[in-house]
Amino acid sequence: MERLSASTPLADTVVKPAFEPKTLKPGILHIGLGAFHRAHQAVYNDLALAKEPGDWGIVGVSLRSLDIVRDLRAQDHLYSVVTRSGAGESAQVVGSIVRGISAVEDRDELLALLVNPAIKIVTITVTEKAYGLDPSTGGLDRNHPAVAADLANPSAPVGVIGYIVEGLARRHAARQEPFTVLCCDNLPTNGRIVRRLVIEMAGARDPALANWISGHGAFPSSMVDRIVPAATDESRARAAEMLGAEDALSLETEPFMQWVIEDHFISGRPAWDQAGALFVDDVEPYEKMKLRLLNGAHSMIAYLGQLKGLEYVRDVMAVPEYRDLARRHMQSARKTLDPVPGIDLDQYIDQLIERFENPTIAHRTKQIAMDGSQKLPQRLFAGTAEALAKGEDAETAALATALWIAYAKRTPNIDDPRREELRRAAAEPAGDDALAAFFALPGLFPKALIDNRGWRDRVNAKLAEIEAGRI
Ligand code: CS2
Repeated sequence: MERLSASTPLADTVVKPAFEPKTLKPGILHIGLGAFHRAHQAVYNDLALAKEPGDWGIVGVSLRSLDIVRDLRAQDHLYSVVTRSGAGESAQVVGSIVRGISAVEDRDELLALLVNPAIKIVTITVTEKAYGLDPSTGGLDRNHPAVAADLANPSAPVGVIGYIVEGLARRHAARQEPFTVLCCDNLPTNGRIVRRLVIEMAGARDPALANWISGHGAFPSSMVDRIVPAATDESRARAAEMLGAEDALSLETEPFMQWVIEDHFISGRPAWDQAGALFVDDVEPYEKMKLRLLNGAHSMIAYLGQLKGLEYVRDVMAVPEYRDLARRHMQSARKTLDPVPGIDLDQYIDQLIERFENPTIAHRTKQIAMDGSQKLPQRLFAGTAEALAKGEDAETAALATALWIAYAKRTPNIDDPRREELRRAAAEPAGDDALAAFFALPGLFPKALIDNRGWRDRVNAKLAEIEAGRI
């Protein structure tokens, strides 16, 4: 079978870009070419360009991988997204990515693009752990390898914050406008976090640069949502059948997608609003809702699945007791949320249950279980502290926490940047407070949880039940 390219004759049933990808000019630089970006932002961008043409092609940057860039080049930067649910499936070819750059190979080209005035927006999906955020201070973690490298050698960056700072420094020196930085990772107030890290790193080299960024920069926050599992041989084979061509970059995803963005862009933006994105003054209520209801329950399901030998989210959801638990956890986390404009939280929860149950989406519990130390503070612990302060018992959150700890204890090779610390904590002799070593990990649990003896006892009791095989 031939490989997907601009000359592949595609079946009528395949949705194609409504514009000519070959002549699309770049206006966005996106860092982090993973599955999520390709099935979310790039899809919104295709829809926006169909409604309102403009120079908003995406230059996709991978900070670590060469393969994905090679695959993009081999396919004229085209790839497919297959949407699946019980109601059926459909395929679309996405045309928004106009170029791929690997920082491993082309650092200079990437730096040149960051100072190219055609690039108006830099968007980011690099996952929580790549920012180098110190959770205890909210500032830079100077021991994070990329942060340490970029502070020591700012003109040859390796990390995401280092690239942004060097790009902005070059713009400042050239007396240009800054680019807008739009973070699309699952962090609360993600724009504010990135702004703070960028200004801190800029200040370490030049206080005038930090001042300029704080006065002129734009870092809108955004909430992103679409369930996009890692591709597999089976998903690629299904895409090839629908396309009539091999596509090494194809992805499968659910029909649902959501994007809520603060409308603060220095030099314009694509008509993402016409593609269904919601522009609001304050994203925080939406972020909290999504992190605590969707991602919090997702993590709970993932650890449950890993401990019970259930490979996919849908398998966990097929056990009535676990599905009820996921719902109860969402209902309990919901009590910590303020009203979210335009959203009925009962319906939102019903929809999440249905999305998790989607029988056609093979989302590995192992994939979601990774990086718990980076995910759980915002998905679980912050909300738990608020729930306890309101007099709630936070029972399901105690169980979710115990599930993570049980998983960490059983998984010496846990996929987590704090693996060594977790391993040491797991090896501590248990005593009557088996969690003491985990609660002592810096920056992980809010002080209000550490100090709450009653809640600690509940987590300990849940852990004992899990370890005794009663849960
Ligand atoms: C998941 C998310 O892997 C994970 O941790 O919880 O990637 C989740 O699928 C997305 O945030 C959905 O928008």
